[in-house]
Amino acid sequence: MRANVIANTLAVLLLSGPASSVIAQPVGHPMDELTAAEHWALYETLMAHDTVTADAEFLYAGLHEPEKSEVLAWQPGRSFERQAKAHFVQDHVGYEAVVDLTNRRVLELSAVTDRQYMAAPSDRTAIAQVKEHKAMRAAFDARGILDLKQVQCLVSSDAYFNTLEEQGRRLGRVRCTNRVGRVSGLGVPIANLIAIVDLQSGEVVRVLDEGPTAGVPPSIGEHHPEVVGPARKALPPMLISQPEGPGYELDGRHVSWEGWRFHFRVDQRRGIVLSLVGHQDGEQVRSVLYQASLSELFVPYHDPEEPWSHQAYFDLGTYPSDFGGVASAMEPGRDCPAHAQFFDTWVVQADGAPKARERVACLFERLPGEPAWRHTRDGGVVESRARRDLVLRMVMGAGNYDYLFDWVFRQDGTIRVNLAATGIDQMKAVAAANARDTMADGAPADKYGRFVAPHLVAVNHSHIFNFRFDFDIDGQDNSLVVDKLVTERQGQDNPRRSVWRVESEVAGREDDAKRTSSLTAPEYWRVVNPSRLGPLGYPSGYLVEGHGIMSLLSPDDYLQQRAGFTEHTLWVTPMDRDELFAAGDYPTNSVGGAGLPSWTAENREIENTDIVLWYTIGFHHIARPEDWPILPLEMHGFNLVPSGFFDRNPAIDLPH
Ligand SMILES: [Cu+2]
Repeated sequence: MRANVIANTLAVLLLSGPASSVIAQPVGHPMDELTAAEHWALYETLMAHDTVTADAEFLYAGLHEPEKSEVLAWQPGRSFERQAKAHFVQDHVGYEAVVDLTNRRVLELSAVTDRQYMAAPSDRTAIAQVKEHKAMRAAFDARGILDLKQVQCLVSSDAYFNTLEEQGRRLGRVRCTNRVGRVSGLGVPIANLIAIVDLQSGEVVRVLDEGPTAGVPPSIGEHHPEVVGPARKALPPMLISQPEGPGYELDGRHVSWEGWRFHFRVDQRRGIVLSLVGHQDGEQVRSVLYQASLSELFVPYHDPEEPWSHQAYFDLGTYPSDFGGVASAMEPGRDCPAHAQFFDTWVVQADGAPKARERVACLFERLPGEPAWRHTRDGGVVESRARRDLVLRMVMGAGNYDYLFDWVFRQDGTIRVNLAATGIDQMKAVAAANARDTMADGAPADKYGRFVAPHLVAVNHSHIFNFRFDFDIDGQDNSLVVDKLVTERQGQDNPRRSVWRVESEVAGREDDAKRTSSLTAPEYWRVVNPSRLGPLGYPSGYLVEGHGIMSLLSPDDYLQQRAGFTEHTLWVTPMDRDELFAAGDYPTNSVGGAGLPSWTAENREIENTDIVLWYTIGFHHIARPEDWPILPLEMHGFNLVPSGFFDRNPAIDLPH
């Protein structure tokens, strides 16, 4: 046994506080998230290190995963090593550390690229005095806002263009709202006013004040009954009960349901991380995915005028600390069914202490009210089987937006990934009251967005998600097959002029796997194990089935270069446990090219080896009046569909 191995029953610190649905979480699996005790071990080890000072602000802490070979060789009950990764900032320098939790040793400690550390509490401290700045006070006066106590100013964007003004600095664009009259929303945006602030020195670099607008918009995002009005009459009760308990089995964070087997944890940056996803086949579990998780969420706004020109977010890479971990609490009976099992986690606070986050994931079975399959015979006799799904859900509270992510396991072998957005649009206060008005220069007032309330234009933007899938179909050596649908012309002797057929190509190198499907040249993407042929001669595999998205930014746009992963819908790389984030480890203030573009520059071999798929999906958002005051949940998604993994429809034997 190695020296730095711990017993697999590390005790959990039970913190006092309100009753919690926390499942006491001993470390029973190498992929389990950090316990509170481990958070403290990480903290104490770092604080004892010469480099780390008492001023260190912690921005992230989480599991540093063991090598894949160790996880795959692990058997339940065996001991394993535990390491943690931390990200912190001190003296305006960001650091990343890897710590051996057992022996309390710092294994790695390095500074991250200049000024690229995640959003930090000190950023907020730096802007604390902004509203006292002379030019800002004059601007408030000009707008008749005399009570500064109710003016709230926030850093509203992280876009970086490497301009002279920005070089060597960590700048924030600060916008303010007036909270007078606010009930449950965000307050009234103060139009035409921003301060550009150096987030390290606190210096106000300049104030951009285009003067007050004629009309004052309402407070944004008000959803309290006092504003909305009385709630409608409730529908009659509808109850779902599972008198014999759920159909899944839970062992720590390991889930068994129907054929499915998987482990999950909640990471402060990546959200739900699925590991060791497989399907039970007799005594064996056949592997589908070693791991799956979100990798980045890029949200660029599309208005060329400052400060909106600088409105663009890399939510996962920038805000895990600001949001207190990307996964936020969910409400039983509302965000998840009342019968769901909820899971808590620990996140690191700025001072390094762990903090409990309650109900950050929920697991439940649901009846979609749809058949898994059916067939009509003789015009009437129906053979039909009801479908039941298993859903693992998290909600990410990302500032004004709330994103919902579902990992849906189906009885037909499909994994459905749902991503949905709700919350509050980002709105620009304008002089024009509505779409009938024009701006002073005669341009439509809603040229770069849509009115959602008087004097408020919700600015056009896109939500672009990247997921990382470490496929291990029946083992680690996999390949990407690109199935191209091509039109084949027919000869004069055939009444048909054309049919489409499939041309399949195996991607040999990373460049072959940079794919974007289109309506005129459709492609299907299949991960296969070339060594495992099914009875029909096809390799065991899974399809990625969805509708990708392009950023629509031009290649010379700095934002596009910083979000280089959006250049293609699909990328495939050889597995590297340190390549986790499509836009790079620290996209804040990044200068372009990080992540997938730089990793794939070598054009590495990807055929019949351990590969990772990176898939981009999302949606462009043109706001509607119905987005006000809170956007209705808008759901998109994609499927991972078995293709040759099973010999027949795996749901064919569902009970009648
Ligand atoms: Cu949106």
